[in-house]
Amino acid sequence: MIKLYDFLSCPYGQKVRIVLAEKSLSYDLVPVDLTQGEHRRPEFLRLNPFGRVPVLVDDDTVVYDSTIINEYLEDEYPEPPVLPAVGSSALRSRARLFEDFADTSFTPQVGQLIVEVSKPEADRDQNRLQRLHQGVERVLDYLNNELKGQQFLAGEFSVADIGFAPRLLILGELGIDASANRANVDGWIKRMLERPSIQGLQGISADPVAAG
Ligand SMILES: N[C@@H](CCC(=O)N[C@@H](CS)C(=O)NCC(=O)O)C(=O)O
Repeated sequence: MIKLYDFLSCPYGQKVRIVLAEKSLSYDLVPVDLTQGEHRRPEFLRLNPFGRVPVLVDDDTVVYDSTIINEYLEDEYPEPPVLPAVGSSALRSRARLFEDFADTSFTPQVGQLIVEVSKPEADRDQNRLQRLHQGVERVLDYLNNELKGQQFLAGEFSVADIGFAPRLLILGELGIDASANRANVDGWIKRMLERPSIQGLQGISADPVAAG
């Protein structure tokens, strides 16, 4: 029995839910309300001492951090894969590098943009907004280049694409058209949106609570 402790608008939890859906794994979603500080309660800290969602519990195994959870799911439930095959080491590294870049750079950067855009207009720091916009646009240009001649970032649909999906799909809400003048990104987004795992994903939104 799999349980996922999560907050629906958390982009990291969304990464895990995409993988659970790709692998057709059923699970119980245990909501952890970040607005009520439920992630700081002792019973949750016993699962994840860092007090962050998502946390996956699979029978007696407790795993946290979306990347580590997805590796666990790939090891434990290998079909269909969300990483290039064992043996394709270069491609596996490429997938992991993109996932790491999404987690540590792209997602937090879009998160900062969400926080700034959520402020009343008079309180927004326009210089910071412009810097963040430009940063996101630069990443999109880079991805457009990396997607040249490719359906997905690292071979088949993988954790590389899954890492970007949650924040990529809400850029429109922030006034960024990811596809404009980026034909490869445009095709990539369309291919991702065809997948039931993405179509059924709950919580895709520019929620400042889950942006930190
Ligand atoms: N590296 C972690 C990041 C998880 C994370 O930052 N979760 C946020 C919600 S989106 C959280 O729980 N924040 C609460 C806090 O840090 O106090 C992962 O990939 O799972």
